Amino acid sequence: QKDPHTLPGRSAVVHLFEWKFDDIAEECERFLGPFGFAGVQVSPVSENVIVENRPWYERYQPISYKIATRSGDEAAFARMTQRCNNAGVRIYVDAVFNHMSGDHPNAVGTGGSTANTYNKEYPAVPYGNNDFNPTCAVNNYQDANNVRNCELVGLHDLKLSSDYVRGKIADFLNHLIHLGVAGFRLDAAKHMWPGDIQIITSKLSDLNITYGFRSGARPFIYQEVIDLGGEAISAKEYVNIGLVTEFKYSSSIGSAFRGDNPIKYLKNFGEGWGFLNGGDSLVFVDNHDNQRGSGAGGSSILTYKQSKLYKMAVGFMLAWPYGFPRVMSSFFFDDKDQGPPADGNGNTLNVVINPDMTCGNGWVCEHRWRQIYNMVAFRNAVEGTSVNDWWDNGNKQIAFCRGGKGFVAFNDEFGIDMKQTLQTCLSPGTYCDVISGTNKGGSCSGKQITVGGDGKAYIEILSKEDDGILAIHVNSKL
Ligand code: ARE
Ligand code: CA
Repeated sequence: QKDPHTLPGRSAVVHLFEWKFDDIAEECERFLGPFGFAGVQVSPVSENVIVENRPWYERYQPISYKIATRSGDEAAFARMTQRCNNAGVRIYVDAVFNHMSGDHPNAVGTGGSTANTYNKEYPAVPYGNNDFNPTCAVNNYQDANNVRNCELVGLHDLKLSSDYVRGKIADFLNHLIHLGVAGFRLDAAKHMWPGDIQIITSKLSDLNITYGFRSGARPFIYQEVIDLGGEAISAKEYVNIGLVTEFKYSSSIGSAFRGDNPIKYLKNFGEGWGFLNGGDSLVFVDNHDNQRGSGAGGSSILTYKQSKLYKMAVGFMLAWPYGFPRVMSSFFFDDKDQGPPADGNGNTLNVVINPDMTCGNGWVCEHRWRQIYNMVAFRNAVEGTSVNDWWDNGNKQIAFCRGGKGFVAFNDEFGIDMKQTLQTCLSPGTYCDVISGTNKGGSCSGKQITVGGDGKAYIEILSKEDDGILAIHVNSKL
């Protein structure tokens, strides 16, 4: 089901990776709602095995379907969905049900449950050995049976052909629906048969109308299927069920802004590049895997660590009418396994907000970077329009318009200034560039752009500037 049930005028979601539920609730009220974000992807909520040194990835090893993780318990989860929905922000849960945990001696979960992982016994569900596929390792991406019926990195693979297992998963997801979520990311969907996913999703309830969903609304589904081509399984097999993560988008946008492939070629970014149909795609510049070198995309991926190029890539994603965009919001890391900011007992630290609106305590909060949240507002302002007045210099400077509602330019050329008079498609007047500043109560802290009677404006992005973008739109008119 492809409708994300976002509120009108909201068009982008943010993954608040590893955030605690109470912090997410605060963020919905104090920032995401007011700044026009449509929803939040929440890290897996089901109780997970506690792994030594508390890496972030322990959350992908369920031990039960109790809501009990380092992000909080069921009461905190329920407070969050209530407060976020009230703020106009939807909640999507990262749902892990291809597998349970890998093997761990004396496995104990974040909610106190125990398991005998070697015997595949998870009494807190309960699942027993018979509820899993026979042990074998995923080691051949040319063989769909191997990918779907064997263990991904040693994670015990659930027998999704079983009615009992399907029922347990559906009960878990239905409980989350009852508590107010709008939908799910399906983790490791490539490792599940589309037919099994279809049966499980058909068992799901309609969304809970007490949270403002229309009656009969079906849960939004987006599936994690990594398809860069050349494997037995293709992303297309999943588009009947819901959206699919388009990893080609993530790796291609990274290569483009890194300069490996001049951005003039972004002119037909989307289907023209062999991606899924825009209406079937969940798009992103980086995700929690490929920002730390796993998953897919390798060294093409841009992250907060290459901040200037990253802001340009995220800005392009938000300005460009293809796919349903997800903004990443990270914690700082040096080691790829390192977990979220935590105290000495492994408890996740609160997100603190600095006077300049950025975050502290180890949280990056890319979604609070002015260039990013102002481009979310840009996307909301131009919703429903298509691209016109494309311009490029034949290399790494581009500009385009969105149906009389917004204009954006990018200078991705190293050491070369952009100084051009360009067709903007906006009505005559003075506009505030929402990248170099913000338009607050009619006063602009950034560049001011004058659009003449002919719709043209002088656009300047110097190579030495902090940002390689310039963006103006109907709501930034002074
Ligand atoms: C951890 C340890 C392992 C250990 C295991 C069990 O790292 O060494 O064996 O625990 O104890 C995350 C981490 C894993 C972690 C796992 C469980 O990334 O390192 O294992 O949690 O804690 C494939 C899958 C794709 C998957 C990526 C990472 O197809 O679904 O690998 N992504 C999702 C999540 C991950 C999560 C899981 C799935 C598991 O987003 O965060 O793993 O729930 C090609 C193929 C891809 C393949 C890719 C990498 O590109 O096309 O399909 O992706 O290679 O192998
Ligand atoms: Ca499987």
